[in-house]
Amino acid sequence: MIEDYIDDILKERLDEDNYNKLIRIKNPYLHRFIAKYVQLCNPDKIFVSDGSEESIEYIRKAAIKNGEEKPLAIRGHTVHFDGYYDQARDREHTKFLVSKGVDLGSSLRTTDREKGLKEIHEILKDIMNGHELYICFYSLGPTNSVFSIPCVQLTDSSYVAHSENILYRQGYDEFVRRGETNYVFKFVHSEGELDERKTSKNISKRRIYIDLETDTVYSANTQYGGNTIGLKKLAMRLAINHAAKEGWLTEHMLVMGIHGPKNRVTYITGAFPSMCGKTSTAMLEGETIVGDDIAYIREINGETKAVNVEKGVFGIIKGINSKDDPIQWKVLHTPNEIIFSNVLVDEKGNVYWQGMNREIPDKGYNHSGEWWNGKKDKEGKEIPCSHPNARFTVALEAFENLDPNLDNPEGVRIDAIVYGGRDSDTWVPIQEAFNWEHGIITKGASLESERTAAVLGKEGIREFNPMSNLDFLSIPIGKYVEINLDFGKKLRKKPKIFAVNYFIKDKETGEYLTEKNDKKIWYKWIDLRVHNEAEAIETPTGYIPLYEDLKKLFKKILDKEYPKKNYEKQFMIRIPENLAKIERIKKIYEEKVKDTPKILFEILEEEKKRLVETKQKHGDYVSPYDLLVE
Ligand code: SPV
Ligand code: MN
Repeated sequence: MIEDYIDDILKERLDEDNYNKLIRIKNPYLHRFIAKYVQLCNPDKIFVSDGSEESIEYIRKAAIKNGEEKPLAIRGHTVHFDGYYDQARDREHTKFLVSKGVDLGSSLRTTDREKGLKEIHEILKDIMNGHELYICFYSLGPTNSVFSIPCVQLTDSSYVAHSENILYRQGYDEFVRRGETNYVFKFVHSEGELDERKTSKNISKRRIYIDLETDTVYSANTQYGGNTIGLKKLAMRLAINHAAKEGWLTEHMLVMGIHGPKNRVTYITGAFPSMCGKTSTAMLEGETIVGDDIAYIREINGETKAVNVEKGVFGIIKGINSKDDPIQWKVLHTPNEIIFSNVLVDEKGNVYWQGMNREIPDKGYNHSGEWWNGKKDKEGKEIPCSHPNARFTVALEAFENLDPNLDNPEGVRIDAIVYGGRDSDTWVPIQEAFNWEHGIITKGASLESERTAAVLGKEGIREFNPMSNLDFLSIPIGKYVEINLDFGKKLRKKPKIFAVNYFIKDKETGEYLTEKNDKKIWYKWIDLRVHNEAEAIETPTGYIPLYEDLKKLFKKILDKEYPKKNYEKQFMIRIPENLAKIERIKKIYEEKVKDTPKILFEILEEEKKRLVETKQKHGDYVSPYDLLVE
């Protein structure tokens, strides 16, 4: 039963067709929520999506009609621009609303709940005047599954709604089936007033406020996907909070199948901070992709099961070229539904980006408006042809390497977990942790990465980023580490944990020691290790591959020679750097993190001891061969 006054509001605001779509979902909690924000935001018009092809087409067309997207030369391709200063996640204005007495630890940005709600509700008041509101329903994770979470998105951006239709599974039927429930993630977004380029004008009032108490996220005066696409990183914060309470994990992880000998497929997950090779790993030729960004992980009958929360890719386009990324390259040049954002477009509607290994025209249109080679911004900084965080949005079904288990409601069984960051001087390209606790602590919880353009701010600074999830944590870090440790205790067979580093540089020359495609080999080695088909060398920080095994894999997979001297340089154990890292990490957990599990310090201490002993025997920089003969 809808309460009368709610029904009156909905009847008055929605036309008959849209009203009928909405009330087919028999959920008074949902109706109340929608009525509240319809009244507050006050849009001129409202569209309810029931997930049908017709609804999806309506939103696709609206994006063109409103000018938030423009058609490109290839059929189905469109381009969207975000404001020049709205090109990445806004950490500073993304905050948790916390009630008095709640403490999320000092590394999470918070604001008083009452004050924050008041502020955001004032910002949202009448914000949709002159706009159409789109009400869309989705499911995070496959539908009809223990993993799935129903979501409702309210947005006045047709670009955001269009992106979500590409990236997420439709959930209208799931809402109808579930009926009355308040386990619903809710997102209210408004791009606010737009300028003549259709980008958000009032950036100084950009706010992303997360209310864990009601599972609601508010986002205003921004368009960049990471700030606005509710189901992506905003939902992730809500899900991490639920997962912590309900005994499962929400991770910033790819999910993929590694294809090993005898046609076997070994599923792994991998955590990498933004712009550190997560998507390109998930897209490795010869392997199959389940997901490239967010995974829900549950223990089911003693096994580790994972699903991709999404069904599409919001991928970084910079650096994608035909040689290194043949699969993505092909998709980006085939007629298909794709939204390009913040790339360079010429007058014929062709798209260009940094690092595509093609000639870039010296003028066109990009995130700065009219663009020409050498153009500078207000701060005098030269504007590249495309933004380093320029992206493409496309459904996974466009990819030939799509794994058949994408929509499997039971998920896939995970046998290995990988952690990797942008690290120019410490970690070897691939190593395996000694066990679950060692892996969670010295690889996951110790992850650091040099900052990239995916967040606003200065690039290149080394940042602590546990499990690559720091930006999205909605619970204190110490608790999060503990939950990861505890998860392993429930498992009959624990996945092996690995650390990779695609960014290690030569100590002397400063050049990268590995090539982009070498990572293929590291994953084939992971498959062999999972199946006990490769030996390893024990180092102070973990197990590393034998030269002979890698040499064979390089030959077989890449048809490439693999000189011993490459191996020695890549896998040299850098003791001073590893020791310095332990000190940095220890300090963070001692000083910045409350309730760090004690075992974290014990395991770091043991690692330090092993490093010091090895240093005494072999010096600061240790060849893997020195360790082999022991
Ligand atoms: C990331 O930055 O990790 C992304 C894109 O996947 S965003 O939606 O901005 O988070
Ligand atoms: Mn991401």
